[in-house]
Amino acid sequence: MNSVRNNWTINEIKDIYNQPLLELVYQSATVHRHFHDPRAIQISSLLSIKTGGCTEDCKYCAQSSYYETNIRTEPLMQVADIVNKARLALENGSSRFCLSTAWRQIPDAEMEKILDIISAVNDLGLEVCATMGMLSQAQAQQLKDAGLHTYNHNLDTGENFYEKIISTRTYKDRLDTLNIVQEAGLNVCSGGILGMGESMDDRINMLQNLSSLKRHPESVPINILVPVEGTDIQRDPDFSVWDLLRTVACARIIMPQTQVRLSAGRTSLTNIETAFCFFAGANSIFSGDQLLTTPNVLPGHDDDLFKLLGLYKKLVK
Ligand code: SAM
Ligand code: DTB
Ligand code: SF4
Repeated sequence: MNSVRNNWTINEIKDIYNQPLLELVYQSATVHRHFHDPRAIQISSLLSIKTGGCTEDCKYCAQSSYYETNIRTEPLMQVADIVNKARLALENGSSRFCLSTAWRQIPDAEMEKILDIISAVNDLGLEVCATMGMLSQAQAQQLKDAGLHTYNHNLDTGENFYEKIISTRTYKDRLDTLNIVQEAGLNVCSGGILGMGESMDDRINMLQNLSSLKRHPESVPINILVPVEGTDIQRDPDFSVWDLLRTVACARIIMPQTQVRLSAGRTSLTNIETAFCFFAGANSIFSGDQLLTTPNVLPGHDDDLFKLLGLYKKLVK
């Protein structure tokens, strides 16, 4: 129960994943209670500080320039506007603030401004997370020095399915950046998207890759595909909430110390489904009425659910 392992095999993970559902959830809930306060939920807020016009072709994404969506390309937001949004998030109980840019990698010309933004948000007392595409070693170090807490870079799915979703970069590119992030002493946030038509083996492959990193990701966001008009994929009609629950439970068991975050797609879950995910070990959510470009569960709804379930917002350490 106490061990944190980085050598889970595919077969071990498959056996965990395929247990009778209630046995799986019992096991994950038990692990969860051993490592975490089961009533404390981490609240993260998201802000798209540079929206649209991305040169990558991720089939799910509203911000890719390959697809005709209703998202316009915007310039990088001003530091003061970002700080105002971050302050509001802090007042509403967020302990983490995630800055997102629709970039393949950070352009040199924007680096100074990005560093200023990170240090200004950090000064508010929030844990700052950034998700800005691939990083060089030097960039990762600069972000760390500016006060960045965590870098988000999702594996999204398993290695074999990846090329069906994205062709402008490889799975190895993704893993290389994750290693660079860890080498710089930053925390890794990395997870995936469910409901894109991936198989159970693809999900298990992703979980195995995440659990095999030198250090487990500090957080694992589990997104359910938010279908965006104009992009190249639809929600897989065979995908069910039971797949979500198994993935959450499995992530909790094999990465016991990690924050498992219910991320995009919560609007498609009922309260009971969300509660079951918390029971199975999910202990973080994105809060706020907006994700990056799509709507999220309204904060008042989350507050009511927290009251109903006896949960509270985890404070910044
Ligand atoms: N450009 C950076 C990157 O790709 O790493 C950061 C921003 S990108 C929007 C962050 C993550 O959002 C993606 O890795 C993907 O997992 C998730 N995402 C994007 N669009 C989504 C959608 N329609 N539904 C669910 N998750 C989505
Ligand atoms: C993550 O895994 N999910 C967040 C965050 N990390 C950057 C993004 C969700 C985006 C959902 C689609 C949108 O709003 O554009
Ligand atoms: Fe660009 Fe990130 Fe969207 Fe891919 S997911 S198109 S890299 S913003």
